[in-house]
Amino acid sequence: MAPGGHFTPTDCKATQKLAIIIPYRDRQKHLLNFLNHFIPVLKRQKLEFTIYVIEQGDNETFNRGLLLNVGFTEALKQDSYDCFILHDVDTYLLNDKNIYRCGDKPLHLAVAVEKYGFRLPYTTYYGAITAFNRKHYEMINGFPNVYFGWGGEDDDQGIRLHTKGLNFVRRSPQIARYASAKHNRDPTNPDGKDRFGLLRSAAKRMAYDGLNSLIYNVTSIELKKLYTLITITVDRNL
Ligand code: UD2
Repeated sequence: MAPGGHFTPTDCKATQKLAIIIPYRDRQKHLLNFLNHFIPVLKRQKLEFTIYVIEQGDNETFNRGLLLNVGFTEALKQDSYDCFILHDVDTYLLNDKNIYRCGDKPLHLAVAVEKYGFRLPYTTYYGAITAFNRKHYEMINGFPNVYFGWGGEDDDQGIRLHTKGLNFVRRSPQIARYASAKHNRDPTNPDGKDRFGLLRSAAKRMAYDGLNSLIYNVTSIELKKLYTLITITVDRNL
């Protein structure tokens, strides 16, 4: 691995350049387990990739959607990626045949997840891991930035896709299979109070809440051995 968590296979030319983006705060054990497990799989899949860990470094309530938008934006400042994999830190893939690459539609990868008994918790479920090319992510204005706290941001993005007629695809549950790391709810990520109200305006809000309204402050960018750590702060009152 090159510093910053970049890998290029030496015995073939990868067909896509991947940015793996992980929203993060205070989950060091999960992150180390994730990287130990995940990097060898990506190498076996002969992929060219860079891992970005986007850390919310303030005392504000956690905001997963906003962090993923930051990852997308910051990764593009470094390279022209073909495919963006938006990946929770506590969900570990179990089948090497689950190739991490983008197709011609957005992809929901977390189909059979251990914590849901290896089946979808509900039919429109769209959490944990998704894959996008640049054009599609920009078409839906990325994730909403207004979901502080747990829940809703993933369903909101599902509605965006549906509204744009860009319905996502899934692989079979035998292939897209994931183990879950057990954890308690994080103290700075309580249930998002406004999430049900926000979901009602998801289709309308897509035009002005997302990549085009993203405001954050980069505190540091560190090239770690296995990943690029981008630490940011957000001001909820802006
Ligand atoms: C579910 C979804 C997740 C997201 C969330 C609602 C699954 C498997 N995952 O996750 O994608 O839609 O519901 O917001 O269905 N994180 C930190 N530090 C924190 C809090 C969160 O690093 O303090 C990151 C981390 O990458 C974690 C992710 O955010 O994996 C999702 O948060 P969660 O694990 O607390 O929520 P969970 O498992 O219910």
